[in-house]
Amino acid sequence: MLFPKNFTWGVATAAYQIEGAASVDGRGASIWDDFSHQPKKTFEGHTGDVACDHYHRYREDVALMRKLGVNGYRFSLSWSRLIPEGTGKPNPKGLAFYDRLINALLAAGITPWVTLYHWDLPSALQRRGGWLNRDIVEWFGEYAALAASRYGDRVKHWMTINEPPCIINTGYKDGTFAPGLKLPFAECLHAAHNLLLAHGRGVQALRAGCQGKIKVSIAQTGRERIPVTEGARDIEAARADYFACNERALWNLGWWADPVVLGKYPEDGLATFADALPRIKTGDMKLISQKIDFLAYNCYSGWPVRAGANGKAEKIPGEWGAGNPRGTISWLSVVPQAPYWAARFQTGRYKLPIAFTENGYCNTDFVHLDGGVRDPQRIDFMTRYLREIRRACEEGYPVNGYFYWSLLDNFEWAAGYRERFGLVHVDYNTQRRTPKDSFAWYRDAIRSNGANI
Ligand code: GBH
Repeated sequence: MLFPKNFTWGVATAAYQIEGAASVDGRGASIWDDFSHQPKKTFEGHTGDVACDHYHRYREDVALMRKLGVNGYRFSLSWSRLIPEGTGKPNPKGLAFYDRLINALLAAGITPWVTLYHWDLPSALQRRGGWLNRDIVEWFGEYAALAASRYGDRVKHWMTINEPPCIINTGYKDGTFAPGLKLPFAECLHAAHNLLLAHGRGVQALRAGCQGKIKVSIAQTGRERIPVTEGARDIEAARADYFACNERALWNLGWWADPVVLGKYPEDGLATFADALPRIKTGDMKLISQKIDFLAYNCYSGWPVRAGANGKAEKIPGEWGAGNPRGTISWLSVVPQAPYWAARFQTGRYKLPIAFTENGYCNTDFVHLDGGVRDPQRIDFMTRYLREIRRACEEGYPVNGYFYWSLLDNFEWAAGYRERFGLVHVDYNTQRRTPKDSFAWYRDAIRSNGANI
């Protein structure tokens, strides 16, 4: 069976990371403009002011995707390009940009998968508290309604929010990403609750405003657990730990995905966070758990665990640590089993199909004297991960798509332009795009529907 016949082969990007044109055509500022312009927040002070200049070069980028042969493209809308103040008056030129992009994609036979929010909150809304202000539920609903009414005739695949845990952990708890806050845990949980409510309101607005049937989700991420053996005890330990909320951190999937799909916060989290819980009003869980149609999941790395004497998962010291292949960014250890177990555990618990809406590798790829870009490590990475995804498909877990992160080298948040995840190399002085060796490899993989991986 290999990969299913209607499998989506895609690439992914996000608005702030590629568009540039930060103060062009009426775009309002976002928290990433503010953050990256503060001293010492990003690598060598890099900002997304220009990025890949995709705002002006989108035709070239769509042409690249057409050559690549993808049938799906995941990108995000810039909220402050569409509504410069976050709420209120829309910006016609911003709206027109995504019309052009969507039409170019459809003309190239590529299905748009749109994320409403990939981390670039309008600055005007941050000044009013951002995710800490419960009014954001209505602000987000208004934004989602605008996107639905404008693009919902052509866009049928939607994601509300990208990686809630990253937004709260890095933006509100550790302060390493915009808006750079370091808040007490209770406030993080409060912001997290508002974020989940906003997701629910967003789903309602999308369903009300789009034409015909749409597929909606929220792009989650977590810390993958790999059972070190495939014995039942190790598998159960890994599964429990994957969803568990047993530490005062918000990476574990249960806190984020259980409310959305199962309509309740997990019991263990309610106990672990008992002194810091947000106020949950009547009707909140119902709003959060609007029906979604698939699991969207960004999957990169992970670590192995085994069942300890008490059956609970324990990390294995040294295992897959030193000597394990890595990407150049700190957290990216090459753990190809991650998507296999993510698919198996999540489709089991949530009873929905899953699409891998991000997976990718960064390295210091350089342009060779012959003008090509050699990136054998990326090809190796994709081969290993896609074989594991194929295994999940063959065993009957419903995986329906894969989006490589990213089409282009781009603004890698706090790491600036230092980290290159693209299938296409970008020279930031000239904006010249050069497909890497992995581009041709992925094109061939897509052509064979994964049979030759
Ligand atoms: C994605 O997030 C983003 O969506 C995308 O914008 C970005 O460019 C891309 O990845 C590459 O960074 O605490 O060590 O367990 C990053 C995915 C998932 C990475 C959670 C860190 C937890 C690391 N993140 N993961 S750890």
